[in-house]
Amino acid sequence: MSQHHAARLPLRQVWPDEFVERYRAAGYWRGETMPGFLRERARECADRTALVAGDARYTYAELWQEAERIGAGLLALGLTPGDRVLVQFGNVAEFIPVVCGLFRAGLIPVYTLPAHRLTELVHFARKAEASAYITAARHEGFDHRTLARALRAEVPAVANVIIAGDAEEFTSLAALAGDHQALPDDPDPQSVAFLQISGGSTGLSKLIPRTHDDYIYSFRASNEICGIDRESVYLVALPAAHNFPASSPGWLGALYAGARVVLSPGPGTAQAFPLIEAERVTCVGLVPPLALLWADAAKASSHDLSSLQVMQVGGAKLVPEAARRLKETLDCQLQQVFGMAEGLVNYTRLDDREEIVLQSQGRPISPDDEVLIVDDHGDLVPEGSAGHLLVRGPYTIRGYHNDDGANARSFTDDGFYRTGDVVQRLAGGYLVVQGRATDHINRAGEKISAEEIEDHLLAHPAVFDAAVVSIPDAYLGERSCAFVIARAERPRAVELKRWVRERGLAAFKVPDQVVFVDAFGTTAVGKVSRRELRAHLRERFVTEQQGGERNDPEPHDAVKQGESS
Ligand code: OOB
Repeated sequence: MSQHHAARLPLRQVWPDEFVERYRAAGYWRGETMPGFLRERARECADRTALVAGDARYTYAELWQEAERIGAGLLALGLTPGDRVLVQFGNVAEFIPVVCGLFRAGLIPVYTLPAHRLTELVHFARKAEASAYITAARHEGFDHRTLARALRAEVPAVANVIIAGDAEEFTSLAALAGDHQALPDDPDPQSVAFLQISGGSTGLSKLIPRTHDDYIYSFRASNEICGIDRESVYLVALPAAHNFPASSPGWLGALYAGARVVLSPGPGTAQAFPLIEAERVTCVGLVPPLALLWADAAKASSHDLSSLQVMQVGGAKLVPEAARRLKETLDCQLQQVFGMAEGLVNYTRLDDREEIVLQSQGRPISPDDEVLIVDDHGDLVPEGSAGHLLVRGPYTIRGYHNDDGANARSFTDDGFYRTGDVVQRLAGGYLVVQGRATDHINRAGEKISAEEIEDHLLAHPAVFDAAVVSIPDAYLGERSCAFVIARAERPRAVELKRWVRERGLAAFKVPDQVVFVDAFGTTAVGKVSRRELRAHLRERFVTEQQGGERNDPEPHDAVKQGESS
C-alpha cells in the first residue's frame, strides 16, 4: 500500500496568495476544520440531538464518539490520513457518522450517489485513487456487496470494503474499532476535506476538491442567510451526498449551528410529512418537481406541517408560474437556491420582495463572489443582458482534481470558473437562469452528460449514431431523449434502455425516450458541432410535438425513476 501511496497524486485546491490574504482578512476563512468544529459542538451541545434517522438518534456527544470509533477503526485497518474513500449511502443513519469519522481520521470522503453503479464507481475510484469503499449491505433492494466485489475486481487498489449491515466477507462497519491515540491532529484548514462529484456536462463526472476553509465558509454564511440557528431542525429529503442538502446550508450547516438534522429515507411526502410533524422541522431543500408535489399534498394532508418556516427550492430552474403556485399554497417562506458543487451558491433572501423571490434565482452568498456575465467571445454583456456566467470567489474552486483537459476548458486564465449557465443579472445582483450553454440534461436536479450517454449508445452494435438531447418536460423540467440512427436492424427502444442500464450506470441516466430517425436532418452533418446538432434535433422534436404529432410518448411517474418503457 505504501508504494501505491508514493505514486498517488496529491489533492490540492490553491488560491493565489493575494486571494488567500483577502479571504482571511475579510473573515471568510477562519482556519476552522471539519473535525475541529464537530469536536467543539460535541462539547457545547453535548446532550442536544444532532441527528435523527430511522430509529437512530444521536446527540452531538454521541455523534463525535461514533466518528472517533469509525475513524480509529479505519486507521486500524491500515488506512492512512490522506487516503480517499468512496462513500455510498442513501439517507440512512450511518451516512453522517461515517463522513464525520472520515473527517476525524483525516481520510478523504468521495461522495457518490446511491444511484451510481459500477461504471461510475470504477471511474471515481480510479480518478480519486481510492483505497476503500464504505456502503450499506443493501439499499432499495440493490445489493451493494455485489457491487463492491465487481469494483474490487476492476480496481484492486480499493483494498478495503466496509459494510453497514451484514458484511459477508467484508469488514463490518459496526465492528470497527481502533486506538483513539492513533487519530491524527486536525488537518490544515487549507487542505482538501473531501471530493464532490460534478454534474458533468462533457463526458464523465469530474472530481471537485473542496477545502475545510472554503466549504465551512459557504455553509456558515448560508446559515445566516437561511436563518439556521441552534433551534432549527433541517430535513434532508434529497440524497444527502448532494451538495445542496449537504451545504446550502444543509446538514453540515445545521451541524455547524448546533441544530438538529433529520434524514428522510426518501423525498416523498409519505416519508417526509410524518417526520416534519414529529421533529418539528423548520427548513427543507427540494428540487422544483418535488416542491410542487409537496405543495399539492400539503393541502390535503392531515399532518401538522406548521413548524416549517422555509422551503428552499433549487438544483433546477423554478419557473415564475410554478414559484407563484408554491407561494400561494405554502404556509411558509419560499427561498430559491441556485448553486453548483464547484462553489457559487445564490439565494433569494428571506426578506426579499415577492417579485424577486418569484422571478430570480437569488444572489451570491459573498460580497467577494466576483460574477461576470460575458458573450461568446468573453466580453462583458451590457448590464441586464443574458450571457455566460463566470465566477471566482472564496468558495469556488480554481480547478478539478487531475483533469487538465477539463481545467483548460472550465477555467479562465485569471481563475474564473465557467459555470456553463446562461444568466441575466437584475438590479441588486440577482441572477435569473436562462438556460445552459453546454449539453447536459437537468433531469429534476440530476445532471446527465449528453456525451456520456451517447458514447454508451454508440457502443451498441445496432446503433450507427446517437444524439442525446434534453426535452422540456412539464414535470421533470427536462427529460432525456435519445435520437438514434440504427444500422440495418433497428433495435427496440426498451432494448437500448436496458443496454444503457446494463452498462453499469445510474438509473437516472437511462434515456426517458428513444426516437429512431433515418438521418439527423442537417445537410452538412460533418460540419455542424454536436451541440448544434442536438439543438436542431430538440427544436424539430418540440415543434413536431406542438403540431400534435407526439412521437413515442412515454409517461414517467417518479422523479427518481430513471426509465420508463
Ligand atoms: C446544484 O449543484 P450541481 O452541481 O448538481 O448542479 C449545478 C447546476 C448549475 O450549474 C445549474 O445549471 C443548475 O445545476 N442549477 C440550477 C439551479 N440550481 C442549480 N438551474 C436553475 N435554477 C436553479 N435554482 O444543483 C446545487 C448546489 C448547491 C445548491 C443548490 C443546487
